[in-house]
Amino acid sequence: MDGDDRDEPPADTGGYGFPRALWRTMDKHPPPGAHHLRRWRSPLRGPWLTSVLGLVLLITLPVVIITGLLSYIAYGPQFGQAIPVDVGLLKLPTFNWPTDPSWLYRLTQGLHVGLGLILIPVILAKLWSVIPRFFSWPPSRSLAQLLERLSLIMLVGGILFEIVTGVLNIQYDYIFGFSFYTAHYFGAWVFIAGFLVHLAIKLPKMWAGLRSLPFRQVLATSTAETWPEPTDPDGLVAVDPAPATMSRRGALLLVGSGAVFMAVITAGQTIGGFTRHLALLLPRGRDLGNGPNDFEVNKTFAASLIDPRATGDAWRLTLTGGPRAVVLDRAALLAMTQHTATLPIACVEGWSSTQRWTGVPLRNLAVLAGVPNPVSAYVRSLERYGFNQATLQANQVSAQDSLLALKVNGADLSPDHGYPARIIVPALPGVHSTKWVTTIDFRAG
Ligand SMILES: Nc1nc2c(c(=O)[nH]1)N[C@H]1C(S)=C(S)[C@@H](COP(=O)(O)O)O[C@H]1N2
Ligand SMILES: [Mo]
Repeated sequence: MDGDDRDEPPADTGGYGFPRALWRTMDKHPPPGAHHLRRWRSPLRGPWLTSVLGLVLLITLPVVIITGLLSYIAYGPQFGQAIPVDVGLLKLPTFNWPTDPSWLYRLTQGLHVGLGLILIPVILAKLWSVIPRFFSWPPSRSLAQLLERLSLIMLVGGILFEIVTGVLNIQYDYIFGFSFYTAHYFGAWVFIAGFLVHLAIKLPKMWAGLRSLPFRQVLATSTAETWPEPTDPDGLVAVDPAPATMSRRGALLLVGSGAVFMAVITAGQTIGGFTRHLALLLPRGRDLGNGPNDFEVNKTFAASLIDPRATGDAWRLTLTGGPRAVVLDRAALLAMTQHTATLPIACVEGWSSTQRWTGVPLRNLAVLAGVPNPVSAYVRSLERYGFNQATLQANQVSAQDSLLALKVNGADLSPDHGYPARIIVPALPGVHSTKWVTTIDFRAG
């Protein structure tokens, strides 16, 4: 837009406004490309479309935010095993993650990852709908506007960052040189702050935008009858609109189809059966074992770099924390009272898999170790690197279905699923269901 076309700055910018001279200078020297604003000519763009997409995100994004923060708590920050460990002022109140219902983490994390993916087309459409706002010049006319623009950078930058890091994480593509968890956690807070400011500023505009066109009327309007909305003060509506090539209902259908497509290539990870082949976004959903052990393998035995001899006859489980260490071989464990429970493994990446596990209840092992009421249990794997340890809460040890599993679906665990023994606890984040367990330290206090 040429500087000369612009209105004079409003006289009422008052004490908080920028000096008139500064505003004039910026107006006379727009950045290269500011005139491209005229190119955004879609007649669909306007307060109504932006408000509808905004409403969808207003309802759904809090679910993604809350389930994400719950995941941090489920990791057990009280044991220093949630990442990042030190979050300063952003420390959340922690509580003992429940073991009942057993599908709790499966639900919260499935929602976090699944909904996060499904919303990508909606978020892109919302960004498209407000493109002209990103080019408005001068960038701000008052302190209030400057804050709004800053919150917008946090909002848009934050959500794009969360999407990119989240999607790369479920692809196991740790291409960035920083910890995914740390980046995703702090990125989330940047986004949350931007989201709250944006809500406070835009909520009234959203209601007005929604009321500006009756939804039923929009659904009944064809492409030929689709006209731009009246010019709005925010400049969403094109100055020089092109004829419509799509109706508003068509645009909503397009965005909705994008969301459904994302759902189809995601949901197979949890639903299973033939839909598993459609789970294109989840590589772990397709790497499977055989027979009773035919379900998602996260890290394979080969990838664990454990010496196979260490899981053979020489394998021993050591229980510590009591008066003296107790050492058991697999035969001794199999001779103890066995308990069977149908429980999910629910990975932070969103996939989950429910199987029938059999093994020794952890609380019986605690008694055997001489610590009948431990405040926590520290489990270690034979594996030297990676997710080779976890601390379990008191309630996660005492729950009746919490197991040191030896079998799955009636068969011995396969090497890939943690033979000779692995942890299975109801509602535990998958990352803590340690495979190839070698020691458990029951801690009395
Ligand atoms: N020793 C060890 N245990 C582990 C892991 C690992 O990398 N090493 N991965 C964890 C993760 S992230 C998940 S989701 C589950 C997956 O279990 P599965 O491979 O049997 O499906 O195992 C957990 N236990
Ligand atoms: Mo996982």
